[in-house]
Amino acid sequence: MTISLPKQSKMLTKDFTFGVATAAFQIEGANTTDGRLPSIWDTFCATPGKVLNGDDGSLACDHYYLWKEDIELISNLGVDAYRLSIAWPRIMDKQGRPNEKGIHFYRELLKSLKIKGIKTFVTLYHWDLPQHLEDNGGWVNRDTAYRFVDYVNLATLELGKWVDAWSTFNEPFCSAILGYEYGIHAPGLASPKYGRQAAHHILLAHGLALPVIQQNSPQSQVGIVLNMNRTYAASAKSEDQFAALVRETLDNQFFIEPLLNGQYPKLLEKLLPEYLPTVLPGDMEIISQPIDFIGMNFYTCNHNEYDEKTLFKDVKNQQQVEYTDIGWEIAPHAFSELLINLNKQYNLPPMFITENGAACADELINGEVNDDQRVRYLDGHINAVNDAIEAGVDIRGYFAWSLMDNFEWAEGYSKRFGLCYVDYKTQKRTIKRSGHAYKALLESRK
Ligand code: IFM
Repeated sequence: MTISLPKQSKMLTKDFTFGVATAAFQIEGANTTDGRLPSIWDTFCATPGKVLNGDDGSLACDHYYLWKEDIELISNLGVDAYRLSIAWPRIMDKQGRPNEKGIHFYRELLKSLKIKGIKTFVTLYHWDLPQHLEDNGGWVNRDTAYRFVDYVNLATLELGKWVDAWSTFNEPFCSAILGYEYGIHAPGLASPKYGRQAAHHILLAHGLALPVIQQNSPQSQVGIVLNMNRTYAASAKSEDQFAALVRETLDNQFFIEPLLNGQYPKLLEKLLPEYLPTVLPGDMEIISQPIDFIGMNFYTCNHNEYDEKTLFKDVKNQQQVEYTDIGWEIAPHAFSELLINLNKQYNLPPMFITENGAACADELINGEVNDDQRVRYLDGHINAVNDAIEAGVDIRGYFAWSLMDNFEWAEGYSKRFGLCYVDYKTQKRTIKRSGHAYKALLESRK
């Protein structure tokens, strides 16, 4: 079982970047070491009933100590680039002063990646807000956007030299909506008013940080990472078509429209005005400044039908389809369709696929993990990216989620997304069949 692309694919040329991705809280552990402050995810994990099996990030993949071994693993996979995130609570204290030990960790990591010839894609915020800022209202408080700029100033001054591409935020939808509107992620608040205001402040923070990054790290590219799902109407009925439109507007357009067109979706003004945040004069200009790229994270699609109360409701696909271990439908066609639709709707900057992958019920048997479902998943989705490129979408890179199994947020360690298996008792990493297949694809390039 292999991952393969048509011989003439642009993805097989040296201009296309292949990588693997992780995030700080999901792999580092050492959450009280060397002056790291508590984050909202430490608090959430410590709140009974929030994370499956009461799992937390205290050890995770022990990457804070095993990072040298992990760089060897990354290098072994033959990738061009590694996408990681910096933990805000690790590098800055409550007063906004640098924490040298935390900065040292990332400096050494990034330097070693550069020495290995691996490009570095660094996310500044992958969900781990310092808890002391949440105590002041977190992302619902506009002031957090300005505190983010202080943090970005520090991170980019100290580390900019070794970074090829900065992303301000990973998946504002998840931080704002899962965290403040649905309440299923940290900090666990649940109201559209909070969720949409948090989203606005995150987008504002992105815009405020851009000139700072450009000034401190002029040789790096700068962008933002959005997650998007394709939503299909459950039937041809006009009310179901409407439901799917509302869902895509709230999940996708709500984030990309302000970034690229400087406005929130017009549809919401009449339909759901309570979903529109308070915006101060000048905010939209700050948010919609030009960026070098958009990162896109894609995993699955939704099927929605009309619901009188909530306007849309998730239903199962009526067709026989395959699901991953986390219950997400495998739908590579939805991926190319989404990218092609966006390219028609917007004047897109260059795109990177910054995450894509599958959670599978992996087992380590006789030292091997035969994750055929993940190999098929990657093959289908990498070819979907190729289809989108052939249809004219400017996509410059693809990152598999994830380098290794790790802390999957509210699902704890129960879901495995890695190309490498992690035995959490021994911390031994084993490259899975999918990791070998990914490596073989990369080696097949000219
Ligand atoms: O593990 C997450 C990651 O942190 C953000 N994007 C989705 C992944 C899988 O759920």
